[in-house]
Amino acid sequence: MSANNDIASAFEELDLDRDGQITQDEFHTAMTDRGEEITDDEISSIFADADTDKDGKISLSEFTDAWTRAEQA
Ligand SMILES: [Ca+2]
Ligand SMILES: [Ca+2]
Repeated sequence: MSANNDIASAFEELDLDRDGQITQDEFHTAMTDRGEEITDDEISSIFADADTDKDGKISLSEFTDAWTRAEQA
């Protein structure tokens, strides 16, 4: 369960307005806030992989699935 808590807290850090969905804008802002350089292309490719229902936002369950896939890779 501790891994799930890690995922949930990582999700909360990215979900800046706490609406339960990470938008590309939030992702970009969160990354630049922590000093990471990320391009729109990189964000598009992350969202293309993680946003499985293609609504343009990443929900906690999509985030959890993407995280789990990344850990297994
Ligand atoms: Ca949000
Ligand atoms: Ca989605």
